[in-house]
Amino acid sequence: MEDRTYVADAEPGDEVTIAGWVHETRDLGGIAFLILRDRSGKIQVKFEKDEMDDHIVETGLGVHRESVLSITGRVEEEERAPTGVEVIPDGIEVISEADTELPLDPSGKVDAELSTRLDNRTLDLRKPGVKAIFEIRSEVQRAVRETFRGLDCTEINTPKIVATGTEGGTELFPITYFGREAFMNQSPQLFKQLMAGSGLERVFEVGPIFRAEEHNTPRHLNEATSIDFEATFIDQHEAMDVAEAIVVSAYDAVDQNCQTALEALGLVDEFTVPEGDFPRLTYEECIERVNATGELDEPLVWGDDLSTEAERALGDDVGGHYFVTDWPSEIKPFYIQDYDDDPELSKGFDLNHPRMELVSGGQREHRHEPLIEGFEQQGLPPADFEYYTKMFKYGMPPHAGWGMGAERLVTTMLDLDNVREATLFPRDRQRLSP
Ligand code: AMO
Repeated sequence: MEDRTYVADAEPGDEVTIAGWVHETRDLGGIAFLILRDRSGKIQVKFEKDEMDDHIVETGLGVHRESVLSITGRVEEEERAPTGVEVIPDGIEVISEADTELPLDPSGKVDAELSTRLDNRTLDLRKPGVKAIFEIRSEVQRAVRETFRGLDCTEINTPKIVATGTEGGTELFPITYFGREAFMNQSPQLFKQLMAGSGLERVFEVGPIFRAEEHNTPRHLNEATSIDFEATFIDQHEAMDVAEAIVVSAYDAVDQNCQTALEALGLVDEFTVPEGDFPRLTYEECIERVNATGELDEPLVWGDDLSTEAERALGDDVGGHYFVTDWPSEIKPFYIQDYDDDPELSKGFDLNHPRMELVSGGQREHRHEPLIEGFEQQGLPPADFEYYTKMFKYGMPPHAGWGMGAERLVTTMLDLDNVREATLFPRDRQRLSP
């Protein structure tokens, strides 16, 4: 529609054509109102029954909620209207009629279960507070890309159909690839390392990762979006600087550019941009702090992974984003480098929000021999990864990087209950469609 005006742009005195969904109608007798909604907001349309063409009045008041209309008319100032203006229609067209029965109430007056909302995502996204989440997610991804570019990184796209897994054998989705076994990729890990070792040196990717994990929790998806970073001639400390810069820049961009969306979520007063300088606590310090809180039934011992309860206790204790560094080697993957002077200790790190883990990363093992040993220690046959390991024989600089879950970043930023709320069409144990 060439001459369409968004309702938020309708100014008194304008002759406009507006188009969108019927949010509600109110018939007061001699006068009636229709609220029309589009991506910019809502506007009141006034029907004065005695003064208007019957066809216009009947059409406007006869359609069901959520039908799509196009209305032409004059915009007038009206201080009693919700936005201070209203449209006096002189033409109306029903473009698409909606059923009387809707599977959920897009006005949000009646709450729906998350599963009903996800089954009817199109209608669910008509609620301003839901649409706002995805406007913010889009801004986060824009800001992340811009910040990476500012850090001299090249955006890459790596295959999602692969021959081998990297993040542990039990979490793979097998597929059939022309009669051969293949898998959906769990992480761009090996490819981004290979690209760091190419002439590109500093790379990032925003793309899907697939995890066949059994967990059905508010933090786990079976298809997630990973923001990945990898760069040469940096160590784990510089990689952490970049992770911190990315998180802060995402919050900053939302603060600068998403005030309307934050308002729709009721977060304008609460939203704060983290200041950075996230504490960098060693794994050992974390274990001690968690145990000192007395929150766990069983104290953690060195070598344990941080359980959900442990992360929560630590998050409450620290009170903001924090890194966990210097993990035990045995609970980090083969591609993470160990300290030469203490091989029990690795150069891997996590970045956590007080509510959940956001990032894993580390300095990588770039030396061929120790890399092969790492495969063997993890029970992975090095021969299956030859396409990767052989490149470590042809000049592989030291490098480091990390992966960050986009859904978790948005979920924690907006204090949502469940990562599924920050995912348009989540994939989990129960859900394969829509
Ligand atoms: P990891 O497996 O820790 O590390 O994943 C990195 C980050 O991705 C997000 N994430 C998930 N989000 C939702 N549902 C899931 N099932 C899920 N799995 C992972 C989390 C997590 O912190 N190759 C390494 C990264 C690296 O070292 O560069 C990796 O994939 O936010």
